Amino acid sequence: MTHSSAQHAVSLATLGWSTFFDEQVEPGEAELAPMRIATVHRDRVTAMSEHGPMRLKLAAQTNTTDFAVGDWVLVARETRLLVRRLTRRMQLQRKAEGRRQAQLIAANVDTLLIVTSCNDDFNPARLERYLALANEAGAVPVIVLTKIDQTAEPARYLRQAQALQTDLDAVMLNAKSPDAALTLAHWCGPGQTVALVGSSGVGKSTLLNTLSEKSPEDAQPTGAIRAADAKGRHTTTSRSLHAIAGGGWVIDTPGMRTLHLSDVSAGLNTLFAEIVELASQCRFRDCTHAHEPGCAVQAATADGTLDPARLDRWRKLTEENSTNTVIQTGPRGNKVTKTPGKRR
Ligand SMILES: Nc1nc2c(ncn2[C@@H]2O[C@H](COP(=O)(O)OP(=O)(O)OP(=O)(O)O)[C@@H](O)[C@H]2O)c(=O)[nH]1
Ligand SMILES: [Mg+2]
Ligand SMILES: [Zn+2]
Repeated sequence: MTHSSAQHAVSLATLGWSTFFDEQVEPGEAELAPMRIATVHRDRVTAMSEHGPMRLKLAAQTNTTDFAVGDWVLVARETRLLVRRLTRRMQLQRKAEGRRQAQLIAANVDTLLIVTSCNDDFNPARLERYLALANEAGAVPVIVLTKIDQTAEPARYLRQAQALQTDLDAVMLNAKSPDAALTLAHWCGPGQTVALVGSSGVGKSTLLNTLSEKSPEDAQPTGAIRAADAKGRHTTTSRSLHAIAGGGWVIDTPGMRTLHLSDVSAGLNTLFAEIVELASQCRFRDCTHAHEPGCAVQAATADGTLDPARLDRWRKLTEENSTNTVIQTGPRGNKVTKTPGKRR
């Protein structure tokens, strides 16, 4: 391998390929090249191959919304025609307002870096939404607190973040500093994929530029935030996959205003495990934890072991999830909800 090709060439394993994908390749598909979707636009799709990034050719009638950044696809080597997508190991999706179809955020992600800043953006209720999303999808969630250089007490934010879920990892960093790559190195090994999510202006693209050691020409654009309320200006408008300098892959995403949830019952149970555990000790199985005698949840708020605000957030998210979870048509035309465990 010459030095110049070595700069681009990466093995499939380094790109995140594993036996899960290898087993999906049919004998007749051995000539096709596995590639990883790097960007998805309305009329075009680019991918990372073993030989660097390239634009793929799409068959007529291809709907690019069927692809997510991070997907593995099989591509004809000569024509660069996208032949088919392989089944995802996991996918991150959110309920899009006013649409029935969930919106794909990314696929085949190992770690969800939930980014917030040590300023007015920090909001436990919003972070819990991202945690439920990661738990449900099977990504390891990590809370990343940026802008530690702009607060006198970053440790206070860190403690609050760590308390949001049992055994949750939370880190704090300055997204502009090269040290940030060291702080996140544990999740960024070869073949690993991390995705950055969070509100606009928290420093997702800034962090990506640091992790990828982007030159100014290649860098993801970043934007200043409003001084009054720390809100960003939605600088990033599409999702994209980039190589991390020390190994692994990072997906940048546009800042979300709100994250609506559906189909995340299991993710909520992991997030609120301490409440689920308490609820199992209530005297009545259908306890609403409002006024019943023998309610372990109410007892915990009374003796100070459970924060009433946390209980309120659990109620709100559980109800939202029940309302949004798609009603599917059951066997005899009956309407059934897909996720069990709906309260009431
Ligand atoms: N001082 C300081 N500034 C930061 C840090 N992280 C990001 N910034 C600044 O915050 C602003 C917003 O950063 P971006 O990286 O554009 O934020 P984003 O999350 O990508 O925002 P969207 O693309 O709009 O979703 C920029 O002016 C960055 O320079 C940090 O850790 N410390
Ligand atoms: Mg951005
Ligand atoms: Zn109860």
